[in-house]
Amino acid sequence: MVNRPAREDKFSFGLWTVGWQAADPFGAATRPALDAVEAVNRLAELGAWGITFHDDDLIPFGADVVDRDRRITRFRAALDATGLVVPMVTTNLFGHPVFKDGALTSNDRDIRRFALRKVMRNMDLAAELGASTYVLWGGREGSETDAAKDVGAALDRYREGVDTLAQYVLDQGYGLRLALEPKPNEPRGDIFLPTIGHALAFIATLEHHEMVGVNPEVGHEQMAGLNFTHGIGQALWQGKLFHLDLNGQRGPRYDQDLIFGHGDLLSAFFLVDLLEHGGYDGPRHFDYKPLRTEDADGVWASAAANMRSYLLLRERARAYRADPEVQEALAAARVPELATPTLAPGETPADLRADTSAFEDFDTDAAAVRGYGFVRLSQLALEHVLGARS
Ligand SMILES: [Mn+2]
Repeated sequence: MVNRPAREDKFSFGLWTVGWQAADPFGAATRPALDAVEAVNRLAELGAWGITFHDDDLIPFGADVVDRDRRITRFRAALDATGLVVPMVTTNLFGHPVFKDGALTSNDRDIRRFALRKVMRNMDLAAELGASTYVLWGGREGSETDAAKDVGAALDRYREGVDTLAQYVLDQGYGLRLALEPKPNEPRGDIFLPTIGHALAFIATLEHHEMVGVNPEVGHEQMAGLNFTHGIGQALWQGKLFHLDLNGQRGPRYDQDLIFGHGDLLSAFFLVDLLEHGGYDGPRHFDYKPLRTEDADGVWASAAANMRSYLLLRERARAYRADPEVQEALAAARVPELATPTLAPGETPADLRADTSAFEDFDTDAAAVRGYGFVRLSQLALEHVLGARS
């Protein structure tokens, strides 16, 4: 019933996901390095549509021009041979020790200038490869101690950095939109723009705000104890969901980057329901880490599992929406009524103020006693997720 992944499903993977060698803060790598060409070939075989990368995933930091060109040529040949696309590109502004106090918000001005040049260089490559989204994850933009940063100045520099990069895209005529990726902490103790909400508020202050949206990640919001589906709902509502990172997380703890669906399953179900029925037609991008316990076969099994989880949840979401009992329960819970404006067409505040039926004659006791039926709806969703209803 659930098909294998197809190009039109728009599944994409970061090169750093399947390529993660599984070194963590407490132990060495458990897997060998993965060649970028093999990643392209294997992902294409599994039915993926796209691959994304940080500059340093494809070209080691500090590589000379000859080595850089050779690696790009091999990568392009693999893309051409498989038909895999590059919908998004991003920059590693966190790995090298030079970025230990951040990149666009480092206290060191020379490092901020170096960081902007590093992004610009990779934007040239992103445009060459036909990417449409450029992600900025400020993993090192933050601090461990409040003594270290003037937050206002840091946000001024963050804004200056993003405005400069947006202007560069315009000056070069690149078809790129920028997407900021919020995260509350890790690797820094506290990261600037920690949630979707912070990022959306920041974007509104930008010179080229129309070119800048968000790239929310499931685990990042859940690390902050927030409802990812609500965050995505608001990003969509504001026209700012330019891209997203799908994975799994089990509550507020370190960034787990589990396979999609292997964390909060009900949240994943409602997320897929929202993406499929809420007007998002961008990439379904997986930013996860194959478990450190897995060998190469386990890596490819995990890549396939992400797509399979999504397709199963999509099938379940469609069945949920199509179920006449669900439709009846939605109506009984008056979920569709929320789409009706609170004021009547043409009604003014003064009209409302004069409407005695809205206040003086409103039967609050009768309205308060009425149940909403959300438990029934929630259970119907659970039963669809569990396959108890078809
Ligand atoms: Mn993550």
